[in-house]
Amino acid sequence: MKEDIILKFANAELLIDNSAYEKIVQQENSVQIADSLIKDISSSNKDLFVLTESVVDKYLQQYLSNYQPQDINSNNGIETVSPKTTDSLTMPQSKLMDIPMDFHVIKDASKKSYTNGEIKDFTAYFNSRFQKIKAMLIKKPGLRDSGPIKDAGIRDGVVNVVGIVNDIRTTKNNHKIMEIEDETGDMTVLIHNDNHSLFEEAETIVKDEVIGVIGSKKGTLVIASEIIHPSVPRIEDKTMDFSSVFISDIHIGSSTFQEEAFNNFIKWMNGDFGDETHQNIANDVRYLVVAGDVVDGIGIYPHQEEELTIKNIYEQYEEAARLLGDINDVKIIIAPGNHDACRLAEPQPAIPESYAADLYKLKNAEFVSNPSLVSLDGFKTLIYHGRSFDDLAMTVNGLSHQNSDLIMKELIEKRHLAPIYGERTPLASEYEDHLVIEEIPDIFHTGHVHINAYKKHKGIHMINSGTFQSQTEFQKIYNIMPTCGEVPVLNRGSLKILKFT
Ligand code: D5M
Ligand code: FE
Ligand code: ZN
Repeated sequence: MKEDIILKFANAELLIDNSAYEKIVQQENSVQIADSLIKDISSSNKDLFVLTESVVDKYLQQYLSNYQPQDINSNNGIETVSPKTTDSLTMPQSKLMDIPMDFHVIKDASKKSYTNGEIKDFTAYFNSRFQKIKAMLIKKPGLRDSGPIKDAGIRDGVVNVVGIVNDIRTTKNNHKIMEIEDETGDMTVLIHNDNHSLFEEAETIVKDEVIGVIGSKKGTLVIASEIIHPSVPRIEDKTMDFSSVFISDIHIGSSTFQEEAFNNFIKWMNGDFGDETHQNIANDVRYLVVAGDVVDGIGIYPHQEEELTIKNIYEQYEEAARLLGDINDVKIIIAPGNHDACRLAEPQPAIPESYAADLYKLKNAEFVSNPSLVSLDGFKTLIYHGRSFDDLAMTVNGLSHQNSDLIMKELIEKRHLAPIYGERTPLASEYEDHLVIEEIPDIFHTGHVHINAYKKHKGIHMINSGTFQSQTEFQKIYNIMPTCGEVPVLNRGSLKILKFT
């Protein structure tokens, strides 16, 4: 039997590694499984590649879940195996070897988020933020001995505390003064400009973030010697055997929406646009993530109606459904942005069905909150539209809409998607702070700035997916030059940008 199976793969010109082979021979009807797997690969993937254990695992999951006892008698069991009707309706089969998609939502604030808008909610919100990030900080070597702020300095003047930043400013002598607070009290911290590296580090500290401070007490002041952010450890590289596409800021309904570029994009998704390289990439695509601003919305800014071709919010979503409805065989994950028909305060619940009925009819669409965390075949993907980028670009020297990769890095290091409270980003004072980055993602996908960016930070793919809207009057004033119709694709682990303009 061993030779039989190896011969089968060799005849089909497929390489199989040892662990994948062992997996197959462990099965009761291994010969039939091998036949079926070879048939699937041959019909869906032209390239010769090495068959690994994880591919076989995924195939077996599908095979076993679709296996229906009555089929055994009707036709030798194997050839007649057909996907359950409900599965094929709700779960489109990938172009990649017909492996069932492993999509699930890890974190979504749509239903959990509630507030009655009282002051005590505000206290609860900040307490939740503080406790969640403090729990991360006190695990760090430098902060294991941290104590309450009210006791700071009682141990030979050594200060080791965790606090939330109430205020940070530069003095006239160009030092930094920071007020921090915990549930027991507050303290004033001086960051001396003689300590160049620390002073430089402190340039990115913003109001309302949670940090650790190590220093010494001098009268009523604490002189900082170290500032500690919750940060993330470097994550291990994972093998990605599929592709995922990231878009945002489509702005359907706006006169500056680039419909032709978007149509080219949809054609490419279906394998009908571009050269062979483009088509080969399209063939691997299992997921399309949309990080907000699907439509341009209504009444988002003064005189917006003058720049709208579709002036009705329902019709804007109908058009979105018409355009996205042409995409075959790919799961589409849709989160809202500040132009969508959602409450503005973050976390924004998923786009409501009442506004986007036709989109909800798409069998391959999933709706999630902004932010949300989803799993794409095991790749944890953090989706956030990016409204807080406006606040960080305004506040921190060196950060701007042009380099949102630097902003994404800051958010990851601070473990919070919108650290600054009370500026342009409306944050709902929930009992729980849903914008803390609790789980470390493999992919961090954002939009909003309309300018593409990509960087890998400690193993995390940080992607900003640009826009399908050309420069608006508003953006002219701010000199924002959008990258329009340039789509980032994580293609088997490496980023490719495909242009559709
Ligand atoms: O955002 C489109 C672009 O405009 C994006 O680059 C962010 C920028 N923008 C939007 N609102 C503001 C504010 N309030 N200040 C500065 N920059 C901003 P969109 O969300 O598509 O309108
Ligand atoms: Fe936008
Ligand atoms: Zn936006």
